[in-house]
Amino acid sequence: MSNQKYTVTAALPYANGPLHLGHVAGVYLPADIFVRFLRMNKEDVLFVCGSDEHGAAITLRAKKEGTTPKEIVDRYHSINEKAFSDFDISFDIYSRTSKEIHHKTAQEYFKKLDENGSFIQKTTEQYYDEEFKQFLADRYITGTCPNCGHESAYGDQCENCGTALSPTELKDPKSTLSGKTPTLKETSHWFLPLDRHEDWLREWIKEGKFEGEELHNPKDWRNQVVGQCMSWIDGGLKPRAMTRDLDWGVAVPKEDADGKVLYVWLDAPIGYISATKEWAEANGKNWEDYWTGDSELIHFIGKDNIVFHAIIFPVLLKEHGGFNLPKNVPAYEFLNLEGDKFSTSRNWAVWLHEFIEENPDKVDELKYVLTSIAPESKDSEFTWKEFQARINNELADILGNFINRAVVLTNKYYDGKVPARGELHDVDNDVLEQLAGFPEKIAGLIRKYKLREAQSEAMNLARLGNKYLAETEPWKLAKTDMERVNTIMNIALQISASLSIVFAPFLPKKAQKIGEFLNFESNNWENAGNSDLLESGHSIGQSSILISKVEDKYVEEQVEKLKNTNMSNSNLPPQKDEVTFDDFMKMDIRVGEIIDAEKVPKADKLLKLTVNTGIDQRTVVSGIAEHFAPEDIIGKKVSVLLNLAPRKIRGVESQGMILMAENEDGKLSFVSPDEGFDGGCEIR
Ligand code: B3M
Ligand code: ZN
Repeated sequence: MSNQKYTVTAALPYANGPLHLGHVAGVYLPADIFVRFLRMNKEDVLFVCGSDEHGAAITLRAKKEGTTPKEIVDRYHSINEKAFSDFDISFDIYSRTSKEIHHKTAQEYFKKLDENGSFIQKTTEQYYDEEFKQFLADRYITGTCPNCGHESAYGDQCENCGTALSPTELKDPKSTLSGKTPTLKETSHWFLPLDRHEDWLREWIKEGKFEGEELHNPKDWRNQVVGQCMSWIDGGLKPRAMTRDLDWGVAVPKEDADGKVLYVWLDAPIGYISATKEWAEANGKNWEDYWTGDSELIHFIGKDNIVFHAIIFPVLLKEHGGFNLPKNVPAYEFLNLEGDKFSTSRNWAVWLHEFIEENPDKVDELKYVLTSIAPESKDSEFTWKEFQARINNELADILGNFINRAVVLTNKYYDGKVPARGELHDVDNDVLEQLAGFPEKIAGLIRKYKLREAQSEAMNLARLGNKYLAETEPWKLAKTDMERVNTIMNIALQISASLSIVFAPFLPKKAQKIGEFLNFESNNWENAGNSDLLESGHSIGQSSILISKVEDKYVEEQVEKLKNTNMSNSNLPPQKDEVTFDDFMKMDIRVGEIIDAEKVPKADKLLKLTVNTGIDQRTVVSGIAEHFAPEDIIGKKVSVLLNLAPRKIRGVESQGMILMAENEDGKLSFVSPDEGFDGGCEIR
């Protein structure tokens, strides 16, 4: 027996938001199909994933929502874990990088590399936000990409062109905390000298060779992956900082490293290893078997993760020693939505958990559509119209229709018992021969990560079945030649049984349902294409609806919903309860002029303002001291709610309220009238 194993990883999603269809189509679904296929081939495969809970993606999100990083990761870890499970993504383990086992594994890994001399420690000048007293790395800093000119590239990467960057390479850098241009300040970090690794990386990526050994056929890697890596290597690799000044993440396991954590792109891929350990411990396995020797490591990722999986992580694996290098890194391009990029901030997205909540019985239908349009070699697009067309015209009309005819006619003519084949005509031999060829064709495509074509081949088998029935017309022959009908129905049923096998990696629920109709079960890929899966005399079951069609109305509603939610930014609070016109008219809001301002003693946030309201001069206490200096706002015309019941704030009676606008970053602005509107003008 061979020891061959597979470790298949799917990029650990940041636990900073829910998953949308773009994530699913271009990482998790293809990985799942590949893994299901391997399992059906009785391969020893481990499928790992989990939440990436560190890095600036998390801390910035927490800041934006005014909560803690822990609250953010707990929330999105459970939302995403549940969405994956509801969507039948068959991870062997879905872990998270906040687990103790991960912190330990990542720290030990770092120590080993440190002892090996794999890092260099350097003191360099890094960007610093004076206002927030914080070093700015990764997503804390944005600027213009030196490579493609994209204006909101991050400090560690441009998501537009995929280039890995350092903050100092950005043109016109800005802090994402204060919005200001940062200053430079000295700090010390551990760097991975990638420049030392150019030669072997080049040989490994271009020729598939490592230390003289043939590890993979470079033709098996996607052009895009090889291309991106080579252009990066040819541009010259630079040392890259592997630690950060941050208080969220895996602590750097060194004495002199207070306030420093591991760079998220150092710790996250090690998360694949920690998750393997966790799984192995729980299942009585040896984790090393899946990372060394005869085990193939395969990383399913999106294209913005290429350099991290095909360059940086391999360098880390090699430097540690005792690990296999990835056998392949199937990276996906991006999926767009109805003519535009998916965007979390604009809420231009179809969220996986929402789709499943609303359509719990359309999981496989969605899988089918997403695989049909998977962005394998170029960006592709999801539209609700195509969603409908693929389901109605392909899944329902081809697969659903064929299975239904085979099962219904068998029940009608034979009381559900599989008839025996008689003498075979040319058309029968031809169909059986084609049937036998399908599994290998499909398998070959899956092994090459061409899942789109593979699924479409599976559908071709259903097409073949339909064509066979349309040509032989058993429903007509039933009046004259039942012997012939026996043969035709037997063959149609054998095709149906094979369909339940070849569709299983793609549409596990539907495949199982087809199996139930036929009273047949096989999880063995080897059986597919066999013309005697159902013995004559075998009793099949009844059919029900395999695929329901999608109505026009549903499509219209979905498009409408997308356009509506997109207009309101999802990060804003929803509209408050309705008020009547009379309620509103009770409020006396006017333009007021600030004629004096001073700090309220012992209250950091408060200013005591004297406001000319046109009808009087009054005192208003306002919580804006952290945003405005008293001397800067004297003379300012602002909006004031006059008839708010007076309240004592820190001993000062406040007679009204200044109205302020607040943006997403918590910045405040006065609501001021144009020139020529003096104190007293009513605001309605
Ligand atoms: N969390 C980035 C992403 O979600 C990152 C992947 C980590 S894989 C080790 O795109
Ligand atoms: Zn760029």
